[in-house]
Amino acid sequence: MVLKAVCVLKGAGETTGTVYFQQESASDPVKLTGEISGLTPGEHGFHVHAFGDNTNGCISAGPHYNPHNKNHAGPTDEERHIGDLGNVTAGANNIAKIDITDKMLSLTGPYSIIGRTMVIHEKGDDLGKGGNEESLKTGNAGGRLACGVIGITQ
Ligand SMILES: [Cu+2]
Ligand SMILES: [Zn+2]
Repeated sequence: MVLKAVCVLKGAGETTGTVYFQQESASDPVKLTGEISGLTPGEHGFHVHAFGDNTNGCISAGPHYNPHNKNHAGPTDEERHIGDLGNVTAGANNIAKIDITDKMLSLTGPYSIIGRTMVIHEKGDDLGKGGNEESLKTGNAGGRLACGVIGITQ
């Protein structure tokens, strides 16, 4: 059975987006598609954060989703937070097209990302290679421009 989810990102500013998730079965990778607009051109960190809580805006989503207590890294690294999707890149039109296939995310099982939050950041993610302590936690991606809870869709 194909698993599907959707996330509508909003924030305090003009950044908005919609991300669609699809997974053919529990053992398959998750495909993310969609777009985020209202971004400065260039790279922006993009992660799944731990909580589906937007009580005080995107900050309430907590840290990167990291149930196995790993260091922050990039999406192709073996050791990473489950939530580490690296960067998306906005063009001169301020839009980033999302086209990601990720083997570590899942829409089912004990480490499902359903009910957690996607966050798009102000700055690029250094993928854990920034050479400071913060790099191994957040990738120094800066403020949270917009976020949304990942929900089940038909
Ligand atoms: Cu983040
Ligand atoms: Zn991380």
